[in-house]
Amino acid sequence: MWISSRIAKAPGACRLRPAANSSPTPPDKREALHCRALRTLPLFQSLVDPSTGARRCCGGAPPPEGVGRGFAFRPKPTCTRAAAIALLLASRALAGDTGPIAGNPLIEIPAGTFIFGRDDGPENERPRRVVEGRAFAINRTEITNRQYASFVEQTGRRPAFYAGHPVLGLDDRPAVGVSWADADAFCRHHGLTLPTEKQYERAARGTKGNGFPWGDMPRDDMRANGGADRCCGGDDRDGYLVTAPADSFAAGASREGVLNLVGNVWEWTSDVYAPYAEGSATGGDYRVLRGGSWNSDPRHLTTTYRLAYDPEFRFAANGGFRCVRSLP
Ligand SMILES: [Ca+2]
Ligand SMILES: [Ca+2]
Repeated sequence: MWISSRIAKAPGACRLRPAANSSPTPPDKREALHCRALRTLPLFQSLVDPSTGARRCCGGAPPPEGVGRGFAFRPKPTCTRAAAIALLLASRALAGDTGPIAGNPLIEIPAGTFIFGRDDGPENERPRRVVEGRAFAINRTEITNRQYASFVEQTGRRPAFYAGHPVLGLDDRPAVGVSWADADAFCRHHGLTLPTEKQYERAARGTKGNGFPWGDMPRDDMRANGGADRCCGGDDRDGYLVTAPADSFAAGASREGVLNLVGNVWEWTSDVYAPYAEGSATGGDYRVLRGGSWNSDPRHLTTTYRLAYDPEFRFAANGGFRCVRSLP
């Protein structure tokens, strides 16, 4: 996962590529590399406390309350169709399983056959086949900073790395800067789990193997928060240079009403990375993220791209998660 187009020039584990065959950088060296890189970011500069000069990164004091709250982005375009869909989703959420996470209802996905994988993409997305899925329920949105902060308060677990950031840390934005174990612990605390890759694809592609949650039409600026056309910078043509509120982009909802399954932030799954093909060697140490993010190009903004990543890495500003509950 890239942290930004500028971070992309930094050394270390930020390279956006399947990483199953590379060796992780030791955690202490990795943190030093990324904290050094973060200090070059314009967004990060606003985390400096003007009274003390301390920085949020790497043991510095957190920013004073309210710093950067007026940070302005071009407003997201709106239309009556999006408003109508938002109303529909709200009514569905009220009628569904509200779940254990306040403000983030669980949306039921029924049991049945669905298409998993594809034959016309990267090698590790093959083969396309029909599989049988059990019913489950999935969070309507990515887990937000507000929801993650409540978990931190209840458990004493470390905060998300970008908590307190003037944009990435806003209450309604997806929590970013969480390791796989952080995300797993959050879900388990609520009696839930991270979704499997199959659960993610069923939620994002429906039963027919659609290209996107909204169908097969290509992504446009109303449907998902993506990045520049070429890897790997943010782009605000869709209204957001970095993360968008987790309940935005109603026009890109899945048939069941799940939001941002493509775009905004990559989402941890429970699965260890391994090729699908039977008999292939397993990857071992890496977990899979799905869906692309605010700085993904169209190649990565799909429902099938498999990003294998170091589960201990917690400095990416474009990686988050949501949870699921298996149903009987
Ligand atoms: Ca964007
Ligand atoms: Ca997402």
